[in-house]
Amino acid sequence: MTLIENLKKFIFAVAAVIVCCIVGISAWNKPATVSAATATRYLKSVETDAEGWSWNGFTLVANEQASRVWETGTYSASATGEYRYKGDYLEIYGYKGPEGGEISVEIDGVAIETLSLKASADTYKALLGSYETSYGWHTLKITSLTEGKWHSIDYIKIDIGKEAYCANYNLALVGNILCSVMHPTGGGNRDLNVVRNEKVYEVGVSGVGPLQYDSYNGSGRGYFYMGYTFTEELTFSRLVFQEGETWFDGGWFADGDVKVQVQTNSGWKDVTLVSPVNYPVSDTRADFGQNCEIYTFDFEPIAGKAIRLIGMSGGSSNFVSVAQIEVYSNRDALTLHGGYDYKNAVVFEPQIKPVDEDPGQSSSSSQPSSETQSAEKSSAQSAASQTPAEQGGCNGTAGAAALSSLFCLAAATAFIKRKNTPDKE
Ligand SMILES: [Ca+2]
Ligand SMILES: [Ca+2]
Repeated sequence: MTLIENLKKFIFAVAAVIVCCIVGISAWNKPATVSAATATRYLKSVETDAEGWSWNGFTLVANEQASRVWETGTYSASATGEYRYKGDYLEIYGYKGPEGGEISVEIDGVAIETLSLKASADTYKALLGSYETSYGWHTLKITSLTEGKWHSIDYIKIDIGKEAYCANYNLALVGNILCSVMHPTGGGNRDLNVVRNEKVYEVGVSGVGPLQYDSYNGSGRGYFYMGYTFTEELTFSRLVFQEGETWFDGGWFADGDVKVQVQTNSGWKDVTLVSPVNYPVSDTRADFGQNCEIYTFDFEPIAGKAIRLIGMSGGSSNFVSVAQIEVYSNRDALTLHGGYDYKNAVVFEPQIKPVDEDPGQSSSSSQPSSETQSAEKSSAQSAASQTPAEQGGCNGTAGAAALSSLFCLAAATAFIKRKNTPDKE
């Protein structure tokens, strides 16, 4: 009896160990979930006054506190806004406050959730909701639900993917700021993000110093650098530097000592310029001409996880003023200083190939459906017109119309509701 009982116990223990091992192994084999916090997002902002939106019952309203000083709102119920995009992740930003009503969010005709815009205090540029989808074409639809309450959308952000982003947009907006003087003490702006706020200053303008960054901190002569770091390796081929205001005691790099460096696996490397930059070789204000001049550093493509502008700080107070630093993978991408405007339709396809890509491989890597092809074709035609405003026609009404509702349904997948902005009340 005891022997049998012991045998039973032994068999049970062995079985338990086997079960534990199987559970353990299967848990171990389970692929790690890539959390949104660690995945690199290539988020492109799309303001509500940008091309491609279809608003019905919403009105564009000027608001100094809104992104790009415009928001799109309504006090009526049943007003709608639609936007067609290609990507795998979306964030919606807008107003929350005492006047806030409710909005419904649909993607590809599927109701995702109802969002309350009510909060105890007025909050602008609030993250209202974020949504993950499969990568592909999707249609976002926002509907106001509360008569007599305020519903206002300011902008959305879309993860358009690394390839499309790098082919067309300023990498400054997907990096983190790198700077030798993180806490300047002069008259410049203390928010380092002013160097990537996509603001282009008129050459020769003055009185804008407080809006720009300057590296003054009273520390004396030394190297100053500013640029961006990235979470993964990217290829760079252009850096556009708009200087800030210059002053009697500084605001420039001294004696022409300024260059672009990229942080490669073997450390910081000087880029190889493909055209001269013509930065003044002087340490005297009079030689620096007008304020806010633009210097474009074009160089042979180089890969790395960071890029910076570096040189000797100038003037008797040893500082450098910076209005804006743009960085591009692709030298053919339209720069802010070259005419890119936030209202331009988003280019969802890598119309302009990133420099590190094999064009042959890339064009055959993903064979889209016939309907996607037609949309891509219309987009390519738009891009070929050379009019920035017409680029990315995929997103416009014509592009959307070219896609049948059948395709919309085919593209619809399980939508994962992510998170709402916690109320700051
Ligand atoms: Ca806006
Ligand atoms: Ca100048």
